[in-house]
Amino acid sequence: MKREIFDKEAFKKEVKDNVRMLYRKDLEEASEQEIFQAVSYAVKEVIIDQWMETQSSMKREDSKVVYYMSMEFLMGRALGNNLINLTAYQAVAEALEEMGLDLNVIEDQEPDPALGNGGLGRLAACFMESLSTLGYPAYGCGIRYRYGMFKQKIKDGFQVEVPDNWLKDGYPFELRRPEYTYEVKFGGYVRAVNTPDGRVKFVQEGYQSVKAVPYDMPIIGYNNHMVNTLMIWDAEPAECFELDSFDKGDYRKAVEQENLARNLVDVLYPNDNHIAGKELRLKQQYFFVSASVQRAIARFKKMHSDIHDLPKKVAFQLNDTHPTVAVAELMRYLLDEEELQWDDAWNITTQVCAYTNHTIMAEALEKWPIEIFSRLLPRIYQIVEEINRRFILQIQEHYPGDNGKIERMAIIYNGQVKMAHLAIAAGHSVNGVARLHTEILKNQELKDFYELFPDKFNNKTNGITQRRFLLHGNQLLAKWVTDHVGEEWITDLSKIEKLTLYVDDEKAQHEFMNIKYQNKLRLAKYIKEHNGIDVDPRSIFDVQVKRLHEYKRQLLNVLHIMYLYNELKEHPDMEFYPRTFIFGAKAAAGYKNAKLTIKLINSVAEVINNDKSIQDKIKVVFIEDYRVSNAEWIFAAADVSEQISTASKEASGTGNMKFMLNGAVTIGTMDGANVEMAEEVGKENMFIFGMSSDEVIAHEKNRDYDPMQIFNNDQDIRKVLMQLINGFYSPQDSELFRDLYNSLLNTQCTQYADTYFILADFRSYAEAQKAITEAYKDEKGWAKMAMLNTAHSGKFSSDRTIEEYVRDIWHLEKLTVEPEKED
Ligand code: B1N
Repeated sequence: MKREIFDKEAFKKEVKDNVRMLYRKDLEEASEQEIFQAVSYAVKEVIIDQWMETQSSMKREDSKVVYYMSMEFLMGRALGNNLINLTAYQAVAEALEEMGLDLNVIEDQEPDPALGNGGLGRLAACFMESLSTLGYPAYGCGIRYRYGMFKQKIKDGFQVEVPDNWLKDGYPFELRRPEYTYEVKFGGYVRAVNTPDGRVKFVQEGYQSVKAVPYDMPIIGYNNHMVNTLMIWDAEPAECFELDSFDKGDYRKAVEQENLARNLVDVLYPNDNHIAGKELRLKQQYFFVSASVQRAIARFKKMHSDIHDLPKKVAFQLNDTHPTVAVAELMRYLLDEEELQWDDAWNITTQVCAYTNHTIMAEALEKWPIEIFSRLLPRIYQIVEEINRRFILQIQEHYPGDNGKIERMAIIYNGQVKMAHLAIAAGHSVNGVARLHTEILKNQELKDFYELFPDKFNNKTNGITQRRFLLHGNQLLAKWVTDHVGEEWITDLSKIEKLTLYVDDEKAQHEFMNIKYQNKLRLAKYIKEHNGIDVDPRSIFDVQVKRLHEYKRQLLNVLHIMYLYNELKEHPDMEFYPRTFIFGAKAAAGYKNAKLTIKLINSVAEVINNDKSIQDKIKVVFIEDYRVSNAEWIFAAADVSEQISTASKEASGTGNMKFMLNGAVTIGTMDGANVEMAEEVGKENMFIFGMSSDEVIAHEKNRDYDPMQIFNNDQDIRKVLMQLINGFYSPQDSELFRDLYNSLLNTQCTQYADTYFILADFRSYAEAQKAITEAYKDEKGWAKMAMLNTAHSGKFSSDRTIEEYVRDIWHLEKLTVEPEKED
């Protein structure tokens, strides 16, 4: 008999029992947070069974496993999505209702586990969910930061960062696994020891060590009983005075060692697409990588005796260069512990490791000073040196006498260890995250490497999970889609294309836009509660939510709003369709221009929202603390999706896909995955503007772009820019936005003025915005366009992306998890 995974009465009892057990309270006395905990533990009951079943199937089948190594996993809340994937959401909502409880309110008690910054971390989370849904055995490997991404408060229009103490009430979906504790060693020196059989062994001595303790989190597949594991590592001090034998009794060192463990995983570096270059960051990287490699090998060795079989059973995917020390750590293990010869070890390592590149932004490329790297990781550094020595020989053999190649390609050069070069040399695969991005890697940024290793390079266009971003985030639309095309889209998003049958059907158009309206109402209510601003749900909701970065050009968006406002003031009777411009963005704490842009948005909002004379035709809203949980509501409510990065700079983008899935129409540049979105939905169903990536790259090469000319010849642009420095939006301090003004015009302040071609694209952006207004006025035309966007979003499921990784890089087999029979 197939066991019912969900029994309503049993569940209700379980919740009540949990409240008693955990808090010694009756339901009536319990706080909302306590009820959230009790409900989550009841759900965990169900998960645990499936989790154990998955683990035993994996053992039984001896499946190959991918270890997805990432400094960031931006999971978002688990309760709602776990219920969705257990197909118990409705039943639990009902059970709770019978107890007088509202599942939405309970979901809202969960902290967002925000162990990531933005797209890169969220991609890792979508990938884990797709791996489980598709039935592929996988582990996510990361860090259990005690403080995740900071909470953002807006005070006086400025961003203020508040620590995110997400663990303060305890997190019900994690499981501490002290039995898988490993030691990770830092510092000291390497000594060569002669072995009795005449070999030389290298041993690290005088080091400090930290205990790595994993916490496992379940990653539940959709309706398939598959539960994979995210292992995130906590650092604990090695027992006091438990030092390397050499240092026994060294009190100072013992204290240092204890402090190392205390600080190691305290906080996530809040930089997106930018490196801080701090020593602690390298420690974090080696810490979680070493522990993960040890756990992966220990698991392999439980079932296998020949280490040469490792590539048949294990794949390591390096999520950008951040976990690249994995390469050297695996070599160290194979050389020092398994005592393999170099070539043998290298052969295994290259077959196991693969690298994903997520950015070409120069400031994000990881380079470590030799001083820091070799001091912190002396044995690892030796190994990297040897990898580098052999790699240079290979280059010389290929390109005799070409020193330029060595300069550009060496792993260690000019006092620095270049992590991307190491990852490319030591992995069998290098992939970009959208077609355009991969082409730029091959033809520009990594051209030399592509010429040497053409077969390693491949593209894997990013994707998103429709289970979170439609089925959970937009339940009205999800139901409507299912009513029209059946429920297959939930696990095969290409099926959503059947919606094209309805795009000319007026009833369907009406229903689709009415759902959009309901979602706009939901967001309007959120905005009223959080910002105190009234927004008109009949206005166009024009949304830009993403990390704040100059290349993403939030500044272009706000300059355009300033321009529109000037137009309205100058021509009060002009025709103008009401718009609500919505922003959400965190800026890295030390990123001055980014923080100033937030202040500018809020200052512009302040002036415009309070100007009665424009009769609410423009509203500007900055949503505080943009994060996964409010993102789900925002995507659902958007009419217009702003994807306006300087062409060539946004590797892929994934927010663009979430909007598309939810029936928003994109205004965007031909950048990242926008290019492929245009291909799927047709350029006529997007609003494309601006320079192409080739044009941008040509200007960068020729250094022939002069924003001052645009400034001189365009009085509307001039007026807007003057308003940055004449106190129009900052009457108390007219100099407040001077740095933004300078970034656009003053060559002395940046390497060259207007690095991100904002003025160059301004007019074409304004034109595209105008075209949007025209299109929106045509209700049926807009409804059709919006529906076509949803209908053609099928390619952008992370299920498709994962199938491509499996096919080209990981070569995994699907696992079926049979529920245990009950006799
Ligand atoms: O990775 C996403 C892409 O969709 C985005 O286009 C891309 O910008 C983003 C250093 C990064 N690239 N690089 C980072 C994050 C943190 C850090 O410390 C770099 N993030 C991206 C998914 O492919």
